[in-house]
Amino acid sequence: MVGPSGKKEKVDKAGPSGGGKKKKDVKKETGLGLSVKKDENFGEWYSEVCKHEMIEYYDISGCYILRPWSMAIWEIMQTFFDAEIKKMKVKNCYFPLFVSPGVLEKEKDHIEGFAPEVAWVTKSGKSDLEVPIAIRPTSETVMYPYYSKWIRGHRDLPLKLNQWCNVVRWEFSNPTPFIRSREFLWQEGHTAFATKEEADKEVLEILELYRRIYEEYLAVPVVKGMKSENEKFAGGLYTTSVEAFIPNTGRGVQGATSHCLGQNFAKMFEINFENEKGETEMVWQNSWAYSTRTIGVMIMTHGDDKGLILPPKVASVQVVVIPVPYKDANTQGIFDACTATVSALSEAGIRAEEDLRDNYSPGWKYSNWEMKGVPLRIEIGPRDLENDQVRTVRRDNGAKEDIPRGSLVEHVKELLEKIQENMYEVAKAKREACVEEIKTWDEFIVALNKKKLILAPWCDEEEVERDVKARTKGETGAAKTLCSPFEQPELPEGTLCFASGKPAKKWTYWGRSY
Ligand code: 87F
Repeated sequence: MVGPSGKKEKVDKAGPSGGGKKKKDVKKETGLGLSVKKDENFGEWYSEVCKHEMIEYYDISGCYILRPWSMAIWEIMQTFFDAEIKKMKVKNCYFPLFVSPGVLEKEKDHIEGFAPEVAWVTKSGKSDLEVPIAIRPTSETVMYPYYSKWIRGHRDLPLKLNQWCNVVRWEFSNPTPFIRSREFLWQEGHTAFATKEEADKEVLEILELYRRIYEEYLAVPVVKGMKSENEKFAGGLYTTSVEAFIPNTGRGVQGATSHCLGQNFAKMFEINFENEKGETEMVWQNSWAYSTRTIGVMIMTHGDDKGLILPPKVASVQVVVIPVPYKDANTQGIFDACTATVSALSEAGIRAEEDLRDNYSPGWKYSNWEMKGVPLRIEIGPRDLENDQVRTVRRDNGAKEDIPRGSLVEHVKELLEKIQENMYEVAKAKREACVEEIKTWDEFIVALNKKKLILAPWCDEEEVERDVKARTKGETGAAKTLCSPFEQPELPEGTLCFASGKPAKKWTYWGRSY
């Protein structure tokens, strides 16, 4: 028998945990559990956790199979986001995967830095294509020629389109499941307006949806803010983002971006409209995206030494019900109680499943579902049957509680809400503990070496950021700005930039990043 750990193991039909074998013995016998601890080797830990059962590695480096366990999370977020943007009158569409070189060239200035990451199709069968064809790394150049065609007058505006699709960026630096992969899933929204005011407003509305995906669904705290000139999308006017932080590695991670493109692309692609006065004007554009990276940030934030911990709102199985039969107990009665429990929960809209497999012990099942991160476990044994109750065990803090079957649904609903809330609070407290406000270069270096999320007064000059990058360049990557938070602490008059000594203009988050 090959168990969840992939190792060979004996089938264990022993009784309930505590009733015979101790937990430790089960672990030894089955090889269950992770082989590395989150604090000891984060990289190994992450890759091991992903393999249960979010991801399967593929035979092309940087490409991963999204298994149902992770795809379900993506779909739940998609359902939320898709409904929200439809309320904003955004419509879905689908543009081709392939980009002609001519169109890609049009965006030359902005694509320059990205060019090495563009993948090309050069052959069909054995013959070379007459003209190689690029695979979309993003769809500005694919879509905007048609925006130019479709937008004629002010009545054609606003044009708000979104597509759910895959993109390919042939990255060369260390691929990481979900966080940096060569192909990934995302949504990309591309909108065009008559006025800058409308565009500005939408940028923040979308950013708020991204915050909600992270904070309300994934229970990951993020900071909303403005990207620096160096870090913004070069093709746009300004870039806003939500930024997360991974305490274990001391790295920031850009969670999603919402850009105001201004009129740059309108100029390049001649996206003009006739206004009410009959004059020709250029449109104002936005673009915005979040990707499957969200799932990686969630895994890194919440997982522990037992495996994944899924926030209830995105878990495809929120409750797993496990029978705990024992010797001469009424096994059929216990199984029936499990099935009835799942039915009652499912009817109330809770995503519940039973695990009635007869070739695994309850203890093995506990570890297996813990590894997969199911937020709540329900155990039903002989004593529970007798007392007309079930035992609940929380994945986030291990808390156990016996609840009467009469109030099962309310109780479970409440527990799932508490788990969701607690996961967010714990993650937030951990992040807050990493934030360090600094004033000087020396403090900056000390904080950086302590893997802190650094909040520093900054002069907001491009050259100074470039200089900080150069001065912190090392094996683990240079430090850069993450964002200038919209919520700014007070900046006392006369505060100086930590890096240049010039007058500081704002507080900015700095750190190494993914
Ligand atoms: C890689 C290769 C070629 C990022 C790239 O963020 C081009 C690019 O344009 C590229 N990597 N970008 C920037 C993407 C900007 C923008 N696109 C629409 C977004 C949101 C969705």
